[in-house]
Amino acid sequence: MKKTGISSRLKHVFFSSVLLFLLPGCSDRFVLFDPAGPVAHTEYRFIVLSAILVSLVVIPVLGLLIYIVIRYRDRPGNQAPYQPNWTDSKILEVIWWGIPILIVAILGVFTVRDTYALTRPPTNQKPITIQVVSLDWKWMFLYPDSKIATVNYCEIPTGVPVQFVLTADAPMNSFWVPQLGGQMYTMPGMEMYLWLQADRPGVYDGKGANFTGKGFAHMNFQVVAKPKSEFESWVKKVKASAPALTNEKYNQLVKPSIVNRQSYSSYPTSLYQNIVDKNGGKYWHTNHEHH
Ligand SMILES: [Cu+2]
Repeated sequence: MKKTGISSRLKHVFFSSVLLFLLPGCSDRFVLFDPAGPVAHTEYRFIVLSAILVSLVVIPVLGLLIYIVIRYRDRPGNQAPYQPNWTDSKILEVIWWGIPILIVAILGVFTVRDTYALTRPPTNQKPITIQVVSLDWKWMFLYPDSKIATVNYCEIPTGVPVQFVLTADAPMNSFWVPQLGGQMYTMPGMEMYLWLQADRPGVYDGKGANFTGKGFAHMNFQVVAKPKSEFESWVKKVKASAPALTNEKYNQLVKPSIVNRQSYSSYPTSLYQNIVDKNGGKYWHTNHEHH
């Protein structure tokens, strides 16, 4: 009994601190509980399911703890029975092994189901691809279809699955837009894939979720989701009015610094592939082209 109690309470403390940590410190919105697309919705449901299953253990254990402390307290006239010699209670064994096994089994089934589902496009609409490069301490976005580039923000059409293809040209980081879905690591020489989709227009905060030095705290970006026609006119506007991202400009960008939003009408065709290759990606190609 005692053992189950302590581990469950630790689980509870752990779960609460994880939640507290994930919730934004300086915003009044509970972004994790306000999902804005199908991926975030799936993950939200999973968080709620986990919280319910965990509380099935935590609440009875905390209740029993209080009951036992009061009932068996060593005070004058306490009539509670003293039974030091007992072993092997079939009923208790079934309860404290059965419930955790059941909970882990249910969590396992849903974890596997959702994990596989989230590696595929969330809906059947024609997807778009955005390549993401984490830099010290900024985020660069490349649009391979329209060949525009942005820094510290990206725009996406609502209702359209977006495949983010992620790499780093700096220490490893983690790409996270809480209202759209879970985080995904960016790693030098590697390509990671993350499907996200926004179903309602809005500005969604994103951040680097992996410590990368003194400018890390400023490594924020926005994902601006707007209806498809507005998204397309934004692309046209950037194409027509923004400067080009040259190799020289990129070499400036890659140096550690904190910058504001930037837009570029074009970028060198092989920029992204060169970034992956120069960091060791060329050695992976045979293994990783299937991604
Ligand atoms: Cu890989």
